[in-house]
Amino acid sequence: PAQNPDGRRRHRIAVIAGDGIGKEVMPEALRVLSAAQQKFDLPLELVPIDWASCDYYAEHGQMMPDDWKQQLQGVDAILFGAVGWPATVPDHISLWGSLLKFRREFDQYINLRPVRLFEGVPCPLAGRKPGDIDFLVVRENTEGEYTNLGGVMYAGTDREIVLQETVMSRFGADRVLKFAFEQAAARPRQKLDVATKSNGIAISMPWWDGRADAMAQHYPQIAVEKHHIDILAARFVLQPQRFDVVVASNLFGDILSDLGPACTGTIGLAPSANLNPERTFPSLFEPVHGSAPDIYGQGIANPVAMIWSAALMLQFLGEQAAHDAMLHAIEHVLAHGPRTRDLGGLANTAEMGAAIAALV
Ligand code: GGG
Repeated sequence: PAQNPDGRRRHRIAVIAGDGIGKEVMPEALRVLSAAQQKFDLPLELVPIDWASCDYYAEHGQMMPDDWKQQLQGVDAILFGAVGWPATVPDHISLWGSLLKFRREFDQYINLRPVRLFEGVPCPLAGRKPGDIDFLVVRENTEGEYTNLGGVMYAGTDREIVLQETVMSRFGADRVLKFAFEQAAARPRQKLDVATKSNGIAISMPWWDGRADAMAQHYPQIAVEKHHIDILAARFVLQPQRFDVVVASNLFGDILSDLGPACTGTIGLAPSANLNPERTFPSLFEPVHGSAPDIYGQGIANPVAMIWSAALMLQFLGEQAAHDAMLHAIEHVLAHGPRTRDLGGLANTAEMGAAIAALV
């Protein structure tokens, strides 16, 4: 691995802004990273990447070059903005051609998505205060409902039939459940909630519950509660304080990790870490939000999810103090302003990014 003259291991970070507001929030994350780099003398090496976007697709007919893996050789982490520009590329093409390729080929089998109500952020749920909502969604990230297995028969006729498979493996379920139990064990509340739909989806979901029961044997101190996804969604809204770590399949985890942040005011705050915990491959850090074509170009996107994702990346790379400083700067700006419009303020993306950078 590359090293600095002082012997510290260098962190090589591929920077991919992607599409839409990814291009607007990424410069703010880089601004805050640069402030953290100066303050903590971080050994960062940024590698700008101009592919994995719909602009690249428009020129090349694919989202990424054939040698994308070689180009990322030696990279420790990927900082990713957003993908999708449905006016020119169908969403399933852009997603499968970039983000999902990274997740699967780099075996980023955990998608860790913190949900937290911050001081100063108007909460749409009446009577909630900071501290009431502070949990992790652990989303399975390489299998489940996200498969390209299936097809269409009798296409274009009135006998048309479409099939798409869900794939769950013991290996895949056990490793995400183990990760979730470990997260719960490291937190004070010692609680894990499992999202399934074991009454309606009567083969794979009872099986997932069974894998959770088997894993729970190794963690007798953890209180485990199983929920059907529909009532779990209602409980996110009605009783968010009861959650600490929530583990879910790929699709359910995706939905819950938009719903959770929506309950804390805006998904513009929600970060995520696509982790390969073994570090055999680079992990990828991105906001939960997408490219938001409806607001792109106005400079009003909230940069916090992107900046917090960059902080999670530093934490994963072992730079805990820099992570903490970035998170404190985010907390302070959310509490005292300036704020973007989704938070009821008037600041633009760059003003909010600059305010956070100034406090690192
Ligand atoms: N920054 C995340 C992003 O661009 N997400 C687009 C999206 O639709 N992702 C789907 C997923 O996370 O499964």
